[in-house]
Amino acid sequence: MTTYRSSRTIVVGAAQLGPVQRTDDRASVVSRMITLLREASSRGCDLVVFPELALTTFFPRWFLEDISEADHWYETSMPGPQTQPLFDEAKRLGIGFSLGYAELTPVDADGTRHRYNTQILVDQKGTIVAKYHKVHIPGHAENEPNRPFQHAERYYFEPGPEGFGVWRAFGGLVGMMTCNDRRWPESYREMGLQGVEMILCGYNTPIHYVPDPSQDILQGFHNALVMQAGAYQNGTWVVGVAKGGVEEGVDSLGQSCIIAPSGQIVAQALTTGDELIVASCDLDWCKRYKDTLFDFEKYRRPEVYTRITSQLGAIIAPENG
Ligand code: CDT
Repeated sequence: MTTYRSSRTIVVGAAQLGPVQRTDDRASVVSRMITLLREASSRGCDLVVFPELALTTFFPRWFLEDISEADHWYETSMPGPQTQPLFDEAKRLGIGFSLGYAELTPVDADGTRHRYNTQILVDQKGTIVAKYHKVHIPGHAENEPNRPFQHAERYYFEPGPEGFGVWRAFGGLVGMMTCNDRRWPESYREMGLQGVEMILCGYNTPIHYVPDPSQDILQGFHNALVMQAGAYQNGTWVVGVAKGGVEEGVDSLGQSCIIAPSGQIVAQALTTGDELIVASCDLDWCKRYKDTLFDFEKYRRPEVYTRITSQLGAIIAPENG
């Protein structure tokens, strides 16, 4: 197959990972990621996207009363000694990548160390060109011992204060979001209003949704629904990348996919394990939507959208009469 390329094309690989168990060390995960990078190189990729919290098991499924006991799941430098081989190999291959990981920052001016669910974008020379801190933190902050497993992201991570950025990279306008962010239309629109042409999103999505198990069977549908809608309504490519399969007894969604600005899925993972899917993404395709049906400048009405930024929860409409 000949890969179509214009100067406005990114050949992107969604590098889905299968489960990372608690006993899997960073070196073994990085080795799996390097295998995927090499496959991506042989398939002509410019950019490879790895999932959320790619380097470790999805540790918010456990509640540790002493949070410092979780410190070993966080990165204190990037690259660090264990991730340097990934950066070295990507640079050698001339491939950029995006990576999700737990970040524990150095002490800031207030004497605080911050814990973020972080995603970075690394260019083809191995330089970190953008960093994003997950905005929408799902789950709970307290131990809920009656659950079959925890989703204590709100205990382990604070929400990113910076919001959604868009960066000039890979010849286009690239943004990032992480997992639960993909369910919120505001995430896409914030980036759409900065002209985004490709959104990179890693995720860990347990099939079993404890607060409402009736949603379990719909996990795949909802995953595609939100990313296809976000792509179409903002005229952007979306690359959604899972850490799937049964991790520490918790079954997680695969179905990584690459979505065109039309909202159509152009590539989708077939397994829940380590798997690379590739698509050649013509960024000029975005203009067909951005310049027509979703011409924001022409058609948006921000003066009647004021509730979106002034109000948090719903204020129910009063009774008639
Ligand atoms: N990692 C992450 O954000 N996962 C959530 C699970 C549902 S909320 C408990 C998601 O939105 O996929």
